[in-house]
Amino acid sequence: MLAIASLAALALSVQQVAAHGGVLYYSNGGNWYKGFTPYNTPVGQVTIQRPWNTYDPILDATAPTVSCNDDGNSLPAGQQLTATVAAGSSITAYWNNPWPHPTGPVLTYLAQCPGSTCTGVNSNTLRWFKIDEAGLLSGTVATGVWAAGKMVAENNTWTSTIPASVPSGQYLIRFETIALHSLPAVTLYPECAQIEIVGGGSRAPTAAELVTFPGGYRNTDPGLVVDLYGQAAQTQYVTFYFLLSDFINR
Ligand SMILES: *[C@@H]1O[C@H](CO)[C@@H](O)[C@H](O)[C@H]1NC(C)=O
Ligand SMILES: [Cu+2]
Repeated sequence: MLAIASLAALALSVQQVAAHGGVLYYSNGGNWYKGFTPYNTPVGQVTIQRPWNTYDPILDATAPTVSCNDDGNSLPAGQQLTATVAAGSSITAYWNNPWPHPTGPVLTYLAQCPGSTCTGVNSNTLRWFKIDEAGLLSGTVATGVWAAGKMVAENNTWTSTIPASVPSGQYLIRFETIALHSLPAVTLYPECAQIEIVGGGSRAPTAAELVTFPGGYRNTDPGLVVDLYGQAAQTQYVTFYFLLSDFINR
């Protein structure tokens, strides 16, 4: 009886897990990086990814977990690795397969850490700038092709280019997809990894291009309140209130 009950509970939790997810791997420059394994103890996990603990989405764009899908802390030194990434190179995030939410934008941010490593730096203390974003690629909000659909079609991956102009240094990279199908409930899936950018340039982001998380999003931002069903014929998708300019390879 007990065994049957716990089997049912396990089946339920696997089902719930399969409905959501996160970034499980990264690749850059021919290197493959396994991410943090959620639902497991952080003890003994060694990875470039910041720890995160649930496949569930973040349901509040101002939640204290919105920077890196956790409390913002790194793994301990020794377990928290940093990938060396060349400025101008592309880095790919791999969501779980299959990613279940093809309707919504995909966004990528960087945040520079103040010292000689991001390890020990809480992600909520950093200021972020956007290096990549894509929303509605074609068609209408109800039936068109979204960036998240492209991500699913491309092996559940999203590839962003580290701008060649970004200064070398220690950074967190934050890949995010936002599922819009259940609005007005926002569902955000951000995930972070530590990288050291080498061979960079001298174009640091301006103050106007930097945001904090939480802080960068409001639950009332146009990109978070689009009604896919009520405004089904709409062909425009406005991303985010705070974006003053794009910081994409210039
Ligand atoms: C697709 O993604 C999986 C990880 O989810 C990876 O193991 C596999 O190599 C990828 N396939 C291709 C063709 O890149
Ligand atoms: Cu989900």
